[in-house]
Amino acid sequence: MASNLSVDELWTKLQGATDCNSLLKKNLTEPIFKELKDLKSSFGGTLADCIRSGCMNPDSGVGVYACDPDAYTTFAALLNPVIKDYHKVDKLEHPKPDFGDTNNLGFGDLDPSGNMIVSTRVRVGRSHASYGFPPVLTLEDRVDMEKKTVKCLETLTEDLAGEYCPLTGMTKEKQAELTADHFLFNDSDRFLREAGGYNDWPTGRGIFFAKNKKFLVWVNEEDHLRFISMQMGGNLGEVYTRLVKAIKQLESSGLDFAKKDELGYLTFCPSNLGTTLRASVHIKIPKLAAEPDFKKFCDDLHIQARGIHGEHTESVGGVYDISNKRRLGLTEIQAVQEMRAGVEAVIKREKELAGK
Ligand code: ADP
Ligand code: CIR
Repeated sequence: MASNLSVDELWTKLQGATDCNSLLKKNLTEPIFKELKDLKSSFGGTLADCIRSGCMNPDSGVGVYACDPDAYTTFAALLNPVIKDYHKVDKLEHPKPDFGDTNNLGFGDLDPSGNMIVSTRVRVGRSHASYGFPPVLTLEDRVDMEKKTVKCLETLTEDLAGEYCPLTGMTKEKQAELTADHFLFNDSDRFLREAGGYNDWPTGRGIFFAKNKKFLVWVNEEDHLRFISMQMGGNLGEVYTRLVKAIKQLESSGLDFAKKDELGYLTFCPSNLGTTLRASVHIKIPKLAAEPDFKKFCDDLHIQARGIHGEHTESVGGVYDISNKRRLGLTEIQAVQEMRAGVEAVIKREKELAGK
């Protein structure tokens, strides 16, 4: 359960937080706090809903979640600077979706030797335009959204066709097995919990699997929808092409997704909006990861390193999750190309350090 501190109590807690480097702390100035503290979004969301996670978790990187799609308008005085800061853009501008020409991508397998890349995954998030995000959702909203989503997922064809498995009724063992295998999500992220992300857990949540398990949809995890394409090995070309095919089928299946001209597709966390695309590899880089400048090396390439069980987890055996960091202000194909270039540079550097 999320805490129930008032907006003033949350502000006091944030002021008292030492060693807090979040974008929330940096950008929620006193004048902005005063301007926003009594406002309500059109979905009934409040500033407290947006900042609760970051105030309760001073080690947050971002520390802000949008209570609903309208938060990006009502609470823009806080959210806009946070978005600019995270995505490293001076102006809020976002191009129209452009997935590139999937028949002529110019890249395929990033590690043909198969020695370094364990697996590849590309995901996007989507939000139903007419529903709020976790802090303002009711149990009925979650169940309604799940029904609407599943109806559309049932229209997927060919290699994308599959089956929806609700979390309600799934055994704990099955959930743990699917999570360990990197397919499923769980309710263990304290940042998301404090933002209301696990309210009414597990009702309304589930996972859709295509028959070959290379295309998945997460329903009501952090975002209303996450479309995920993944497979073993380093074939980014195949993984991305499958995702684009799925996005195109789902966007024409009757769902209306939340969007804003200058921000692209809207998501619960401002770090995800725009293309909402995160392309990642699980890659063995024990030498590079041990270098003192590993973080700077990644930052310079606009890539991010995570542990292998997701954000805020640790690496296991020198394997890291390397992905594009920016999702706003560039197109989908550009975001993937940024990750491709970063992963190629990572492979080159690891080989140099290993003397190969
Ligand atoms: P996201 O925000 O993209 O959903 P997380 O960091 O929360 O990412 O990770 C979600 C899940 O996806 C975790 O189980 C993680 O291990 C898995 N995952 C991410 N990238 C890969 C990859 N390249 N190969 C296999 N699993 C992956
Ligand atoms: C943080 O601020 O560190 C967390 N709220 C996570 C931020 C980005 N990650 C995400 O949206 N999954």
